[in-house]
Amino acid sequence: MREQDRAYGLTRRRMLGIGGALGLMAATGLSASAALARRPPITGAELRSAVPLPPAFRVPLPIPAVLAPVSTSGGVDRYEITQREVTAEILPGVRTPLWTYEGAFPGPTIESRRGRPITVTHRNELPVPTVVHLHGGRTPAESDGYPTDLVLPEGWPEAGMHTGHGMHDPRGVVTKLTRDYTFPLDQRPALLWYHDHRMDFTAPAIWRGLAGLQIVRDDAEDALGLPAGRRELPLMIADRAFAADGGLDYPALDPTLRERPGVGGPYLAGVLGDVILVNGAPWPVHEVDAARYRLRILNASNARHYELEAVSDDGRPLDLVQIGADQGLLAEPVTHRLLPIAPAERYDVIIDFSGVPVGSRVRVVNRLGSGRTRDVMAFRVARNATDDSRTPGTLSNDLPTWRRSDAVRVRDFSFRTGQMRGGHGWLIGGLPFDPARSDVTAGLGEVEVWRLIADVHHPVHLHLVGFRVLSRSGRPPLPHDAGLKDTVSLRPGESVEIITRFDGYRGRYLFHCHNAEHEDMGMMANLEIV
Ligand SMILES: [Cu+2]
Repeated sequence: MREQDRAYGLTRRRMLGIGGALGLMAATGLSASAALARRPPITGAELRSAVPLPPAFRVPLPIPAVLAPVSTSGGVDRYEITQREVTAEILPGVRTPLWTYEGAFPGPTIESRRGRPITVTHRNELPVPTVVHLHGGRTPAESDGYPTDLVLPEGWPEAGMHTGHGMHDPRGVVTKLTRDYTFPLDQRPALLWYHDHRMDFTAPAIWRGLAGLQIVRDDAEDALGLPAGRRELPLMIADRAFAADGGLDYPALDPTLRERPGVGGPYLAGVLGDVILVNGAPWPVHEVDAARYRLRILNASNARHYELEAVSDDGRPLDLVQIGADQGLLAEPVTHRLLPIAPAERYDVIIDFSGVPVGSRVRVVNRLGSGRTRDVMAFRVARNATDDSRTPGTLSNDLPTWRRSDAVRVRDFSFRTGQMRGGHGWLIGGLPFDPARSDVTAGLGEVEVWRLIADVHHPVHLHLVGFRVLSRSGRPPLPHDAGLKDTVSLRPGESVEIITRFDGYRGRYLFHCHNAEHEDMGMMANLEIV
């Protein structure tokens, strides 16, 4: 019996989404609305690791290295990243092969300034084609990482546009071995992330390690006096599972990721791991001063949602003061005790350890997890310290103020399970992704309202533009919907209205579900800006 089959048996009760809500419907005859009203906390099935796992809060939190440019002349910062396989020690004493950017998982962080363009030359030394997308980037279409804009590795057959389903895209721009991606970064300061976006194989490529952070800053944000330097921590949260040989476990139908895309039965709704990594370390711990810190949180998990809570050793919850969303600073801070975060969402949060006794801990837990997946990481308050940082009451005044009356049209999209190529798929508006089909054509500068409706959890992401959340199931947005977003978490049975303006660049972009398994199994659509 394969390890994941055994895991399936053991985790059946935790399996939700199609295996849960929809399976529940089949088994009990419940109506869809009744099943969905149960609001399963998880969409996906959990793999169980086959190696011993370390205790929580022992491994130190790594901070990804900042990538040095190879050149800064001519007003452009130039970077080079080699995509290559390495073996790393993620779990103590366990050797794990990874696919990486520049040998590291997470990849190196790119630090950039608003309006200062960068060029990143990616070199593909992996065994399969790759595509790089800068998530949250306001990027010209030719550098946005359309899924068929493949970078072929050495020796890959010339019919490289074969995508696994035999789907040929005549508009795909394929390069051999390297590709230069240019990012103007004419956008609000924000935490972005770059990751693989290859047609049909995004989920396993990210799972194997192809993800890194990019931070955009500007003078106005620097002047706010927020915690900075070593008191600003990027936190990339991602779940993974480990096979008996130490490798990352993943239920790919084709483990070489060459031909046949997709995952096996119970994992169709999403692949979850039983190990929570932060910056690539399992349940890490970080020593902090008794002072304010700025946490820049990314959920880089394929399918796992979190509801984060910070709790001191004496059981006291700490405020999570949100100052930013996916696309940068809020207008004013929003205080949370519980912070939901869906795949690909980012939250910029101030946490104040000054009231926590020196020598004690603050644990970050996931209220949606159970057993070991309930823990995320911990902070150990090591020392008293002075703190001249601030959390200003006004953070920004440049957020778009689009109103419904500005919209030239309203579009409706359903995000639902369905049939695709004779098997199970995930569909937008009843259709699986087809690069050749025109789904949305919007004029440059036009404002639109989109109404999105979901069956199970679907974190919906638009390339190129940020948007604001107008409503959830006819009610006002939730507190964590504030600000400018590029990914919105649709909960089971929910409808969400967003408003955006399609500006920046013309060309072919995408919108899609950022449950990475859903994305690979059809849940993408074309967004053409003309
Ligand atoms: Cu989805």
